[in-house]
Amino acid sequence: MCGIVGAIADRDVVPVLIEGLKRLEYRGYDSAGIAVVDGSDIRRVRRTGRVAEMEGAAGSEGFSATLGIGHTRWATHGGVTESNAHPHVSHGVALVHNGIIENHEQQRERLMAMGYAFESQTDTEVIAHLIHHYLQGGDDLLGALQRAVKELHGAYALAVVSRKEPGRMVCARMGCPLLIGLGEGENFVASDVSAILQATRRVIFLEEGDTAEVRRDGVQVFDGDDQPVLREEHLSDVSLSSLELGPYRHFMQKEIHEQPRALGDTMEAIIDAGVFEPTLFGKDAEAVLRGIEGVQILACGTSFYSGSVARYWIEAISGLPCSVEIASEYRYRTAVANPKHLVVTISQSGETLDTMEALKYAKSLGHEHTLSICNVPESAIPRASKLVFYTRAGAEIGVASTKAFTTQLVGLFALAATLAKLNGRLSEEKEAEYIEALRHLPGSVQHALNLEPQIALWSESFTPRHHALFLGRGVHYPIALEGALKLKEISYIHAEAYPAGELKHGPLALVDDAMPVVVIAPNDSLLEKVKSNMQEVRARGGELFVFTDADSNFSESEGVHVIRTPRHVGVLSPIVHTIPVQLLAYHTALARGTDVDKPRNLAKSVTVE
Ligand code: HGA
Repeated sequence: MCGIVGAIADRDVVPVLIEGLKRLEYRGYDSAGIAVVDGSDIRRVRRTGRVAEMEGAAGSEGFSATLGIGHTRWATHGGVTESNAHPHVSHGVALVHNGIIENHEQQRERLMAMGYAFESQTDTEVIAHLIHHYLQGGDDLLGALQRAVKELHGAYALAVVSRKEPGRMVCARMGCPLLIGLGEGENFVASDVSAILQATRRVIFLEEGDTAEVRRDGVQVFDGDDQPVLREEHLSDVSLSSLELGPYRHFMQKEIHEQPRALGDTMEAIIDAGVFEPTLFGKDAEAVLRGIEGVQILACGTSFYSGSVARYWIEAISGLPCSVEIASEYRYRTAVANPKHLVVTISQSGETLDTMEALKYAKSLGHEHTLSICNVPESAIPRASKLVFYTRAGAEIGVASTKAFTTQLVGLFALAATLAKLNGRLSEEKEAEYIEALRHLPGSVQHALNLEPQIALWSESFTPRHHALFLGRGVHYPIALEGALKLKEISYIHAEAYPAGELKHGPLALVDDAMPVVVIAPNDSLLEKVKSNMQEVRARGGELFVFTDADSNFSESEGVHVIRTPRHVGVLSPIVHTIPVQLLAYHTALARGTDVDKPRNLAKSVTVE
């Protein structure tokens, strides 16, 4: 969340900052701003709304400079106003911040007592004044930053410039991602590599507690004790084309359609090996996975739903007990740890703060065996985990997760099969059957994508509605949950999901002819049960929209609309049945005219609590 970009060069960096902010806009889009060091002055422009509005203002005010910082905001403290937008400035010191300063109230009181006047309601502004306070005491910009951050509780990624030090910017990281981009005679900082790919692929990831100074001709990183430290340089393999829309209208649409490729890439190592090997999860994974007696999954949002599917797979296939819990709940409860359980965290960005904190908490309880399922190499959660499975979905820009979810499911299915194999519960025939099922998956997903025109027609029935109900059973219940989440987050239609068997215990009271009921009804052992649940809806006048398989014995009738996905694909059916609910949400949002890729109040990569 919140995007940070900074640049120091021999050329005008304003276009670099603006382009970087546009790439980062998916991380937050309440307001945007830049500050540049111009001669011995700081010039700043901020606007609520989109980067394009701020860009227009910067253009008409003739902004140009060789050193500057920029920010796109997702407000946590203080409303969406221009005075709360970043950069914040204190007497010639300008900074941008991602994160939350938990002790901002105490710091604010202290700084006000020193005579500082506050212009915003943000937690961020205290940092600018604190740095200025230490500059007054004789520190240089880096020293002042290093002192200031030691007084902060909470999470931050910071980039700071001062009108008195036109030759460098300084930055700091704790709890929120920040990296340095290395160019030729120019250097950059960014919260996310996409912001600087236009200029360089060479990056250094800052670690927790690091600070750094970034000059035109070099970079020096310091650890949490302010000692100079070398951090490895990486070459980013994120492609610029993965950040472009191409022929699509929205990133969400593009990412839905990329799923056959994303799934194929994610399972490549499995298909190549033709077997489920522990090394899929890291070279020392066998030693860890062999002694495991159970699995605890921790995740948020869509990742929580992929974990919920995995629970069915892990228990059914490997015979190990598995629980799945929302990370932000787990981290604050007194949990009972079983050190023989594997803790699996799932996060697309690898930076989700609640998930990271849940992992830290699990470790503090004595959990040593940790595995992360993640889409971003070198991000914080995999680095804090013993084992990792990287999904190869490519950059996911749409705020509503799609290809990250289905590729996570591939990793989790591989985990279930691998644990089963290590426990002697996977016969060679079964293993071959699962590998074959994976091999066919991208094709089946492509077939489901081909249903788009029919689903787009259905969306017309959803567009005027205020509520919708999603039903599923067994391993498809989490797909109903995911379908309801997709619909609510991008179309703003209130949607809830229930296990179909639970209907009569309460939610049936909501059903009338104004409540569309979406049913995930694949041709599996629960189909007859689901059909009975559908009768309960029909009997109350509810209109049914049923996704079933081509080979299920099912027909349309009055008030019962049916779309058939391909023939039932067996154990991987939840992945195929995800596609229609994604498309339904997308087309409904499109018809309602919402901002599909940037739904209100949300942002990607949730790096705040
Ligand atoms: N707390 C700061 C920054 C918010 C943020 O990092 N969001 O992702 C603010 O509210 O401006």
